Amino acid sequence: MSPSRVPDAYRLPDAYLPTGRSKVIEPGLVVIRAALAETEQQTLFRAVGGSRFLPAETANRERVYDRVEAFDAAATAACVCASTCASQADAAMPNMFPTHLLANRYSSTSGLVWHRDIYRNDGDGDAPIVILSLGAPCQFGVESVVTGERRVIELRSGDALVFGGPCRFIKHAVLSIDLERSPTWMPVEQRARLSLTFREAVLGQEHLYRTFKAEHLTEQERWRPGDPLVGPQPTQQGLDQSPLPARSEAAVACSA
Ligand SMILES: O=C(O)CCC(=O)C(=O)O
Repeated sequence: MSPSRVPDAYRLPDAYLPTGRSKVIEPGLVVIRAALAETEQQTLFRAVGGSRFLPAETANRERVYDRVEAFDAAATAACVCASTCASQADAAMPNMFPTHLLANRYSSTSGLVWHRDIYRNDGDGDAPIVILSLGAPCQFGVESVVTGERRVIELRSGDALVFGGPCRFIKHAVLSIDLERSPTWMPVEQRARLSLTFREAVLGQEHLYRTFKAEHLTEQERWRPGDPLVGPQPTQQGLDQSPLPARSEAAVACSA
C-alpha cells in the first residue's frame, strides 16, 4: 500500500522518519538503526509483551500471531514508519500496509533456525516483512539472494530490518541473543528479545496460524519463489481459536 493510503490514525509526522539511518544492504533488504526512540521501545515492549504468547517450536521462543488491530496501534504506526523509510531509501522496496503482527519473545540465548517466510500467513506477493527488534540484541543472519553469501547483522533494541521485493523470500535466522546486553530500562527478570514482525497477509485466517511447532517448518528446501505459499497444516488448525485479549486488557495486564 502506498504511504498516501495509510490511515490518518497511523500517520506519523515526516520529522519522525529516520531516513538518514537507513542502510540498503542489497536491493530489497534495509536495516534502519534506532528506528524507535527509547521511550517508544519501552511503550511497545510493555504493550505487546502483555499479549497472550503461546509456546513455539523450542522452549526459548514464544509467539503470538494476530491481526494488527489486536495490538496497540503504536505498533502499527511504528511499522508504517519503518516500511516508509525503507521504501524511501531503496527503490526496490515495495510499500506495504501491515495487516498482521507475529511477535516472538526469546528468553534465552538461542534464536531461530535458518528459514524463509513461505507460509500463507507470511503474506503473498513481494510486500516486505518488517521486523522491529526490542530488548536484548541479537545476531541476525541473512543469506544474500544475489551472491548466496551469509552475513550477520547485529540488531539492537530499536533497530528495524525490512525485507521485501527481490529479498521477500530471503533466507534468515536469529543466530544468538545476548541477554546480558539487554537495555538498562528492561527489568532484569523480564530480560528477553521481543521481535515484532509485521506482514501484509490475507485477513480472516489468523486463527489457523496461532500455533507453530517444529513440525510446521516444512517445505523449506523444496519451495521456490513463484510456488503457491504453503497453507495451514492439519495440526495447526483448530488448536486454539479462542480470541486474544482485547488491546485494553493487554494494556491493563502490562501496567499491573
Ligand atoms: O525474531 C526475528 O527477528 C525473526 C523472526 C522470524 O524469522 C520469523 O518469525 O519468521
